Amino acid sequence: MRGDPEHPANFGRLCTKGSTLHLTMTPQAQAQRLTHPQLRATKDDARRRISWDAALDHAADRFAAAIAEHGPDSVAFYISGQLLTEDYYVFNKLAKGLIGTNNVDTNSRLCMSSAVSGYKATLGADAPPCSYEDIAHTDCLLIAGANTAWAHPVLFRRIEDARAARPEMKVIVVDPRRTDTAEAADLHLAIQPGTDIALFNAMLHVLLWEDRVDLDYIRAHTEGFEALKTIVRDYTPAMVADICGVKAEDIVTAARWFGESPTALSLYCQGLNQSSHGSDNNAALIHLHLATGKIGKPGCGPFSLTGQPNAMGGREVGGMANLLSGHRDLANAEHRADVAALWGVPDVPAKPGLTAVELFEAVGRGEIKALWIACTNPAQSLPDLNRVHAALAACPFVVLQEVSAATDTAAFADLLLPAAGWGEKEGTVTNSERRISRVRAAVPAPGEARADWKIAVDFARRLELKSRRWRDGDFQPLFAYAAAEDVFNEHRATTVGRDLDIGGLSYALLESAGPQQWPLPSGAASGTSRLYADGKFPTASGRAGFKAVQHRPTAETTDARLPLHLNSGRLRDQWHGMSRSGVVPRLFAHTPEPVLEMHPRDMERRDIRDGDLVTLRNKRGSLRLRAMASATLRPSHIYLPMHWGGQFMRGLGVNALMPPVTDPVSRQPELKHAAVQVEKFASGWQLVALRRDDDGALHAALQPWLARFDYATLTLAGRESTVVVLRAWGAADTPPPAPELLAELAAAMGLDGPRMLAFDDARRGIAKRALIEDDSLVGALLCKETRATDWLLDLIARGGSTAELRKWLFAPLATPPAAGPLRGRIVCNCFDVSENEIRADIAAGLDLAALAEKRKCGTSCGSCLPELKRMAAAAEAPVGG
Ligand SMILES: Nc1nc2c(c(=O)[nH]1)N[C@H]1C(S)=C(S)[C@@H](COP(=O)(O)OP(=O)(O)OC[C@H]3O[C@@H](n4cnc5c(=O)[nH]c(N)nc54)[C@H](O)[C@@H]3O)O[C@H]1N2
Ligand SMILES: Nc1nc2c(c(=O)[nH]1)N[C@H]1C(S)=C(S)[C@@H](COP(=O)(O)OP(=O)(O)OC[C@H]3O[C@@H](n4cnc5c(=O)[nH]c(N)nc54)[C@H](O)[C@@H]3O)O[C@H]1N2
Ligand SMILES: [Mo]
Repeated sequence: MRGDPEHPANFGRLCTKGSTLHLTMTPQAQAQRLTHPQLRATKDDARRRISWDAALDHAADRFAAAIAEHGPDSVAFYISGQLLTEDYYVFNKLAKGLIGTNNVDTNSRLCMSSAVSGYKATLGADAPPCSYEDIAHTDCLLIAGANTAWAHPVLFRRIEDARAARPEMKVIVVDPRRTDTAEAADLHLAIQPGTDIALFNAMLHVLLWEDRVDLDYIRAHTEGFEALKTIVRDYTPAMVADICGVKAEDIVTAARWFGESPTALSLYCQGLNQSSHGSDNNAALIHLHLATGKIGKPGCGPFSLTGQPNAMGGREVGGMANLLSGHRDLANAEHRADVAALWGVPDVPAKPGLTAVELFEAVGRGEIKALWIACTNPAQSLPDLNRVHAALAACPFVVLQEVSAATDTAAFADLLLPAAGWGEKEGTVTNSERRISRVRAAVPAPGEARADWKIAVDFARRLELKSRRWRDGDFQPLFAYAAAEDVFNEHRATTVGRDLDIGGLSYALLESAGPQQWPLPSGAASGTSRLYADGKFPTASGRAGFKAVQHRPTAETTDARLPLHLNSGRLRDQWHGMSRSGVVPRLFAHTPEPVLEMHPRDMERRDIRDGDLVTLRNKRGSLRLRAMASATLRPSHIYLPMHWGGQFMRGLGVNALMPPVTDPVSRQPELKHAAVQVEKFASGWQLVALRRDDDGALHAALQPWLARFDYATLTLAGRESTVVVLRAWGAADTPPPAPELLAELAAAMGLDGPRMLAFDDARRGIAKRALIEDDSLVGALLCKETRATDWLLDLIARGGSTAELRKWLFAPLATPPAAGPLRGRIVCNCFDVSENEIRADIAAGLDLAALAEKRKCGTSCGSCLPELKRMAAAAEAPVGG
């Protein structure tokens, strides 16, 4: 894997997940790939392999029957911002154009929906007005609700470059947690969750009070300022300091930096979007730019960061329940007529479709008879998962179009359709700065896997043949595409004359001139890097609008019964439900297993120590987990990454607890805020099972074991080799696993047989098993006495002498030759440099440059740079300081 030095978005830089993509394509990593369609006749049957024709005929029959009996709104599609634009376009046309339902929504509802409504409510259209190059031009960077150091690391490298080139540039970070991003900032505002509107209103208050607004700009290019001005009068820094839990002078400083700097740019993401007032969070931030005229100029503007590779493309084709192709609105009759004419259908239904959370609620009520899911894992990523699981289990017909068989949603699929994945498909994607890139296939898809757009088209054609209009012979086939390019060309036609006009773009141009930013109308020489330079906005009046936004609390607030605030988000090296990153062992090295981060004070109160098990609970569900103290949190705040789900731990993951409440406009759920209760779970014994997994099948084979323990996790470790790691715990006062269970587990892991070394101390409940092949340790099982785990893991993963092993194995309580973490967490994934190695080098007097010289850490993808800097700074700080 190498980045493309010519690509204008990353200039060849990759993050840890990008630079390891080739490792997701190895035969071991692909062991869970879906390669053939599979169908189960009834919910109780096992799925069986069938042909593509039989699979699609069956799906068309089921959908047609539901539509005939219950109407078009009894079927639905739930798709994804990780599909290509061409894939997205076909699904949208299939639902809205052919079937006549607007029940097509996507995981972007969980992600970018509030950004869309925030832009539309203020600027008039869903278009990020900035470009990445603005980072190099800005004097003040406001990062709100985004952990760019981890979630947009390539962009963060650009921020580091900009600061190195212009050290006077100010960086402000707004995040309740002290993330690596916040650590690097000049000013970190660790606000109380959900209080961004109050903060931005207070900043506007200061800007007004100190005469730092641009009244000429406000007068010439905006409307609605007076009403907002009346509101922000009350948002004094002193009052807002109370709401946000930050110092009043810090609010003033932030406002001054923003106002005084000739240019200001803001970057924001899920901390603003995933909120029950996400649209207003976005608007409140955009106001700061409109009020100071810091928009439409180099180094200026409100720049919403997209998360998924093609979240933007989905917005362009209108792949949501309330949107239509080419940034059109379903609610607009003219827009509906436009699209109907473009598609050659009599009409597009006016009734808005169901948005993600509503859709699964409707599934739960039995209103959706056939559900098609593609390229997303709702059984993990939606809030209130116990209800989502119940809904999926009860849905009469669920189709899942996936690359992996190992996702929590796959268990609910009646029909599994194998899709071509990254590196195997053709099409286009659009990034945050409106830049469209070509995606090409490098290798053929495995087995019978097919491109997503092709699957949708082949299904649509079958359904079309069954439709009444087709029988009446009154229309042209709707899906006459021979290649992805044909789909692109039709999509292009829908954009002509719209704000995102790409009439001048083609596959050929992308091929010859490289990635392009929209708009790029016919006749234009190149794309557009900055919007609204002339102060004209795509609203009826041509003016941007201020919205009268007020602070509102999160939907759930903590109280005596549910005293802790649960926040969730991303890890540096994992991707969402981990079906992709979770097959690469080294991507576990930075964060090896699921842990709940807690404030030390909250742990102390509950008598919880690092590594203890805890139970999280609220009315929606519960979750057991290990707890770990974190210096990044405010008291009463806990944090759990979204990545860990049922494939990697016992339990459904953080979304078992998140509420299904949504923003009233964007319908984006509040995935970062839940009130919960945490108590210590008294555990008795621990079991650890380790096994080298050469063919990649063991992880999936062991997954059902998770449910057999009070708590358990199933992760990977290793670098050149893959080691599967099962850790399990039993409640206090429960007997350790019976010999029969240990034997069954040893067999499931391929440890058993005459060559297995076994030691048992029945009285103490201690059991140890080890398998040595060709003089190297390949697997081990430890019950109750688990101090040797790291040593054994290292022996399996990296090899080494097994001489000490026998001695230790047959002495019940022997201290292992190397107890505790040998190397510690891996900080630099590219060059495999561990925490302990870095600490030792820093203690020996190496600075970061010397460290980079010696170990190369931080010199490839750079994702570990913020952490290296933090470690170096911590070593410098006086003890106790
Ligand atoms: N490594 C990695 N990178 C990714 C992804 C991944 O899975 N892994 N996913 C991609 C996707 S789809 C997306 S959408 C992006 C998401 O990118 P980000 O939004 O940057 O990532 P998150 O960690 O979800 O959340 C960002 C921060 O919001 C903070 N936050 C929580 N509540 C509040 C609040 O009330 N106000 C404010 N101001 N902040 C708050 C959290 O503490 C967290 O640090 O990442 C993309 N990049
Ligand atoms: N608590 C909490 N929940 C969250 C979030 C949070 O911050 N906190 N973030 C939310 C956000 S921003 C997002 S974007 C969502 C993400 O949530 P999901 O969309 O559920 O996450 P992924 O694991 O990326 O799911 C994509 C699936 O598509 C499959 N896939 C990959 N490539 C292809 C392909 O080419 N074709 C097909 N057909 N399938 C493919 C993958 O195997 C994977 O299972 O999660 C949301 N949920
Ligand atoms: Mo996202």
